[in-house]
Amino acid sequence: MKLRDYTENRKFTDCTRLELFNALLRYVADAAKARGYNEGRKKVYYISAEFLIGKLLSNNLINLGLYGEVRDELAAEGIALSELEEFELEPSLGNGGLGRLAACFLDSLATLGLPADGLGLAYHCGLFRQSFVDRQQTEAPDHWLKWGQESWMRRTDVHYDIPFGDFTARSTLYEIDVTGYQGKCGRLRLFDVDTADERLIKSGIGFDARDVARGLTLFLYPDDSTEQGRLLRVYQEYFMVANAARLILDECVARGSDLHDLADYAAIQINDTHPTLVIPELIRLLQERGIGEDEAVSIVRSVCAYTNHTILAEALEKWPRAYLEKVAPQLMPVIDRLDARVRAKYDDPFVQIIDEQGNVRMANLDIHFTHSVNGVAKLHTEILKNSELAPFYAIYPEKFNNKTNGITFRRWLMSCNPALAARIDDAIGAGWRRDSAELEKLLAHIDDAALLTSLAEIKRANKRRFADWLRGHQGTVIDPDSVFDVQSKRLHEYKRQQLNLLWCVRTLLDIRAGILPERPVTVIFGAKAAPAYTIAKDIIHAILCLSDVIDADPAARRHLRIAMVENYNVSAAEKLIPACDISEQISLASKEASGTGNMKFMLNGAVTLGTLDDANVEIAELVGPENIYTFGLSSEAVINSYARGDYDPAAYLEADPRLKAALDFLVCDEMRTMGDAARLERLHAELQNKDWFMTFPDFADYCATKARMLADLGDEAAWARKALVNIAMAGYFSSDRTIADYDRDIWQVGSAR
Ligand code: NBG
Repeated sequence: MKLRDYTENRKFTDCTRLELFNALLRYVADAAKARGYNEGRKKVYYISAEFLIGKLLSNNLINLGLYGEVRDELAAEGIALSELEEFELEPSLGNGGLGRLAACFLDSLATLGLPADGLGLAYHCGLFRQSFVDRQQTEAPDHWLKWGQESWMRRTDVHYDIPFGDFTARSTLYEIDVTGYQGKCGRLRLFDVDTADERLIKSGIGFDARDVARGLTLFLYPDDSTEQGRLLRVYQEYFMVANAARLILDECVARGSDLHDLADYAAIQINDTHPTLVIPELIRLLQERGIGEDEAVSIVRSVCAYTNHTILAEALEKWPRAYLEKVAPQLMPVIDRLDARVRAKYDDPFVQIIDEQGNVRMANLDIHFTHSVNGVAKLHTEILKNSELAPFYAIYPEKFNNKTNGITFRRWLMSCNPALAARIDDAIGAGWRRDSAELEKLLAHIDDAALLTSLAEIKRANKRRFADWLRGHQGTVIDPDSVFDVQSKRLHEYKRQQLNLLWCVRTLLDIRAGILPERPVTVIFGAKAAPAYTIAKDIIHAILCLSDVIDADPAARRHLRIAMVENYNVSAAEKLIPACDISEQISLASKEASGTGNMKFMLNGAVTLGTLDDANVEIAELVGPENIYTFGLSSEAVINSYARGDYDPAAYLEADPRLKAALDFLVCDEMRTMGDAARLERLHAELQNKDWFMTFPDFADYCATKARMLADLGDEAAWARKALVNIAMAGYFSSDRTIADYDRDIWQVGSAR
């Protein structure tokens, strides 16, 4: 079959672009189907509330080996594939790294030939669409399925009746095929509730969260600042896992399991705490099918494994018992008995399932009743073992293990940076495309002047391409000859966009005082703030105000500009990351679990400016100190400081007048006339009085390190060498490696084939 067969043999130029897009989508979907699924007795079920899959067209074309053929076929009639790609709506079914990781994992699972499904929810609207109005974030619903447009999602005739406390919900299963690179397919399987009703959505992303039947799957993450929102979240979680549990049991029985041997048929990965209720639900269902409680507990423990993605205590979910009694009353007796089992063995209140206030702690359920607990980067896992979860580590040292995150190189190099991928092929052959470790062969070319020159040229071209895209996307004009200094990730205080903001202010003040940065810099932010996270929105506001203050100052803007990408998402990341010079990874040490953006930037030849946090530590070990710029407090110092509780922001402001001046600029008249004084003052007060994520102690070192970087950028060849080492050493961060590690240590699905 050819694309032509899908246009009823009409010439492409006789079709509308939308018709062509629809034809292409059907063509690719059929080609995927023809590959078949990875199959075997044992299967991985990766349950996750988020799958930030992004657009699928290019990736599927690459994975199916059709990219060149389709591009050329279209080009022969004067049509650019990229024009058609614009029709695809991005499914933003995730927030950030956690959801994107799940999507990269599905790609690698399929590629490695492992039988695997992703299981989650079919949200009608993904993460909100962000726009900037009056220099503030506003949110609108993101309808990613549109009438008249083909989609990858397919309705199945699988349905379940899910019993909630107050009503029974009927579900329908939808599926999206996940193509493996040069391989067979896996599946993303998403459940929807049949009664969902988009008319419930009122203004913006507001809706009546009390109407559970109609509202259950409308949005990824209901507003959790209200009780109704939090309750709906629990409904979502139970709906997700109740469906997943039924599907898993049905499938395993169909493959021959008698349930006693479930562990030979299924490996369930609980991605963060959101799917935790699958544990009591499975125990309950097994008991319903005649298995005794002790055995049910031990079966579930041997099937399930848990991944922790954060050390922020507030992100470890705990739900009031009253919520669970309302949502899934049938689960509470199971949870009570699990809690009793724990209490019978351990006195320590820290490890009990139900706390003194009657909250059910999801992570505690996970740790006791799964066989594996993993962190997502070396440092993160050490912190879990030695501080955050130390009492658990003392009980179960054998359960704890590390699986450093990874990214799929199909999307994050081959698809988003084809010029670089082709140049790597020229230098070392195409073997790296299947075995990422082969990228290290690039090290042998460290003195290849022609290669270094082309790395610099490719970067320049990507910067131009990004600048063009940004102008078209939101009308923002930036200079592609300036340094692109990029921080793109969720907006969160611990990630410290505010530290970068303070650097921008200080640099502006320096410029006005006649001290110029080594070369012109464009600081590019991409970030969404959770709708109810006030300070995060204040930070966005301050960034947008400062950006306009600088633009209004012709002398300053020649040296410094700030651009903030509107509605940063996977598609924007694919354009931004290949264009980056400086990759900002500046979380407060100990707070970021892994990061995956850091890996994407490195793979595309950016050099990291980072704290010794998360996977930055491993990047630093791999590339060596000449090829990364690190600064700031160590994680140990931070952990000790929190333990002592003696951090005093005032002392830093007193000692460093330039820091004080930068901070106070946030509320000066120039800023106030641009923006909302209340927001600016709140941010100012928050930093001045609290600065919970310790930007001040790291400020001076951050500024000095960034200055060094800007100076080093002057030597193009030396910089290209750093870029080359970063690309060469990125192989370790392929999600193929991560998934192979999970399979070897936790799932053993490959060996069961
Ligand atoms: C995020 C961490 C990141 C990490 C991703 C993927 C949550 C709860 N955690 O550091 O903040 O890279 O998970 O593991 O979103």
